[in-house]
Amino acid sequence: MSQAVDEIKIGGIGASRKRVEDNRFIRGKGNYTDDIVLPGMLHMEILRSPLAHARIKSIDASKAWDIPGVHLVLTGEMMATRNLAWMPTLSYDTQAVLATDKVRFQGQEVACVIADDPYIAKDACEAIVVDYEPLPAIVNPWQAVADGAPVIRDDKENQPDNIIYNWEVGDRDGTERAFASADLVSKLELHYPRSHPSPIECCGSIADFNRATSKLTVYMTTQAPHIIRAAVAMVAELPEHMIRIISPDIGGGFGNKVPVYPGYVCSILASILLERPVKWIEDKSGNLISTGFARDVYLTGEMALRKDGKILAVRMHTDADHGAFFSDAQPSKFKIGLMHSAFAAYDIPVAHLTARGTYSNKAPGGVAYRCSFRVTEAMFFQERMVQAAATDLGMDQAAFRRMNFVRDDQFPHRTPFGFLLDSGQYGKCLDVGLKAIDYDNFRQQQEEARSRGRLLGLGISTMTEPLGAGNSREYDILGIKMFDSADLKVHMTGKAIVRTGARGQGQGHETTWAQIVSHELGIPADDIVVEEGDTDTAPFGMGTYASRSTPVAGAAVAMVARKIRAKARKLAAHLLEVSEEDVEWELGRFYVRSAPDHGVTIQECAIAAYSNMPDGMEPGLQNTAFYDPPNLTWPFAVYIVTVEVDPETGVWDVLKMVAVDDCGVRINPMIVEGQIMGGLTEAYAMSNMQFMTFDADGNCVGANYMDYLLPTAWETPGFELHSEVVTPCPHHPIGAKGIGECAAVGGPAAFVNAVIDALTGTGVRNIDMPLLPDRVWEAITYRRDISGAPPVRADD
Ligand code: MCN
Ligand code: CUN
Repeated sequence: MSQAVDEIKIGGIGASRKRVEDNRFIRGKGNYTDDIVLPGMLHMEILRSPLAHARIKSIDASKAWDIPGVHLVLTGEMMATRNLAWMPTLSYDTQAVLATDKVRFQGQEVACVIADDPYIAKDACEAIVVDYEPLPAIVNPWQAVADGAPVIRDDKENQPDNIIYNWEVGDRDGTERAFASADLVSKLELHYPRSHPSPIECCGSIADFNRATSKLTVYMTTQAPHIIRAAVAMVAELPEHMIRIISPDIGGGFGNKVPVYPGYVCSILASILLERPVKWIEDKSGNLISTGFARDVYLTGEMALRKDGKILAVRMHTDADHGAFFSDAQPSKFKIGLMHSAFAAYDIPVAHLTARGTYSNKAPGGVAYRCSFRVTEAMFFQERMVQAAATDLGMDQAAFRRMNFVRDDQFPHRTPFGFLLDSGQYGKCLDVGLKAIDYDNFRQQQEEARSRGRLLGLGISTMTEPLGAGNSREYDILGIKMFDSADLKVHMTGKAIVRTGARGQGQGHETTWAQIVSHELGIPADDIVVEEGDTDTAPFGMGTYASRSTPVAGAAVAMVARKIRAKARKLAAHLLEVSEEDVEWELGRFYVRSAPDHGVTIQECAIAAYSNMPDGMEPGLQNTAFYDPPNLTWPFAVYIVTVEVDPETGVWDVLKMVAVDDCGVRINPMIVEGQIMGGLTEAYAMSNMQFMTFDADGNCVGANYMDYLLPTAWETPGFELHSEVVTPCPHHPIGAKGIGECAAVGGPAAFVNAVIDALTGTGVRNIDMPLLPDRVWEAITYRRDISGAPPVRADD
């Protein structure tokens, strides 16, 4: 007699199942790109430009060719003969693969050497003589648009200046009118500095072209293998079915592994030319100086306010410094990503956003480091602006937010920029957070401490993040619609394999996708293996970024499991000798409605699909589901931090941090908590210690791990996480919303707000991140705002 199974026991949704991938990771048995060794494999190294902006007068590679063990030296000139000196970017721009005419940022790829080992290749790079004629460098948007500024992209026709786009969204006139009727207008200006994801593993690829079969296999650190396959097909003009992209284990992505990098393209061309496998593994400084930059936006805005605290309108302007090539990976329709998700959680009648993108002599930015397409900047500005407005009004920070939040009964809620929020309980999240931090008590302590010269501060930040692009109506990358798919095969013994087009980089997909199948079918999670990352076996998907995997690929997993269940129901009816309408489902088994003891397990249905199917039924138990989400999912979070600032040194310490995240149904609560802790750690690092900027010559200052500090357990504060608020996503098959980035998105403003709050009374409105001690000290001592915008003096 079969029985329903206990969902938590079999590792279904809600089970804090240990991550199955960690079995190999913590034993050192992961299989990363650099672990792969192919017979006859050669090694590639890249020569990078020491200058930010310079004309290339000549490149002499003859000495490099002479070094024993060197097989090939690639230069821009050679690439050009194959039409590969330039490649298209994901934002309809072009990017140099190897420089031909000019170098446009420090660290740009100038030449590649392919040799017997990486050391020979590196030495040979140093033997290449490049004659540069330096040009003035541009390191911020004001220099970019100044009269007489050198045109960085003189390679492009119809590009007379350094402006990439001017974009706007919202209601300009309505916003004007609302401002005219305001009692008070509050303003804020800030710079969100460049930041870098710095995953432990750098980027890399091994290209393996086989002349005999015409097949190109590339092992590659990519978060989006199918998109890369399409890009390689287009760039290298190879047939797509002859390209196999394998993304093995990834040692952290955080957005760094979304773009197509010159190193990938060069290793592919080298393998085609040499007919041998060619491995390129980026070194740490190459990673830090040339790939994966995020942010670098200047944000200004104004809020129109009524005396009682009601927000009447918001006006925002963004100047985005994209570096030398506009290579953002983002939906085509939105020039500045989802910046217009700013203020979505607040019930604001009307708003207007303008954005201008400019080129500069910096590495291409626009990787949305742990961020759904610029949402991090949007939420940072939102929460800094909200704090400034509450201060200007003389209102309590929490009360001001509560008064303006979208209320529970307003969902689905249309924002003034046109998004449709699915669901949420914003007030409740705030309540939980305030209680956890003991808000009223802290405010009292703060007063008392102040009277004794001690500076305590409390910062609140909230965030709501549009996660799960598409729907395909609005979201595409280079015209390819954004949706995902999942493939599920149930073997005859009831064990299964599920594959998706997503590609985890440490998020735990191998654990959680199995849990979704368990939830839908009652098959124990341990009986289900998850596979991602091989374009020859995985179904199509747009990849893993923008926390889209659970909202899209995860939904596809649920949907394909439901297709399997529908077929299993037919098999069950056949086995139970009743009609399908008389069959009921409970987790793990079908039974006869009128005789509940009379049932068959899902495993019995599986074997029947291979051994005892009804006449006319197609044998086997496998299927594919494509999922095009009807809307984005909108998780919400409240982060509250208390700090103490030392007025003598500017050093600040976190006293306590609480996080209240509502990401709908949690598939694996432990994994969700891990995601939040990781995100908060990165948020803390961005706000506190990660310093990387540019001097007037375009030198990347701080492109080393002495200045750009990675947080360790030692300095990272503890976090108190709260999970009691759960608002299921109404349109997601299992009610889940994304979570992967939320804490990195909403976290930074909480830390900065706390430090600014500690400085109450000094008149300081803003200190740009990172809030290094010297900046905080200077703000306190001279009672002034501190801008972190480049250029800085080279000795800073
Ligand atoms: N999850 C869950 N319940 C939910 C939501 C998510 O159990 N309601 C689980 C998921 O099943 C998945 C994990 O949490 O195992 C993250 O899911 P999701 O929010 O869908 O995010 P993605 O899987 O799409 O991951 C991408 C996101 C991004 S964009 C960045 S950047 C980032 C992040 O994940 N990079 C990471 N977290 C990272 N974590 C690690 N370890 N390494 C990275 O490179
Ligand atoms: Cu936005 S960084 Mo993550 O989307 O890969």
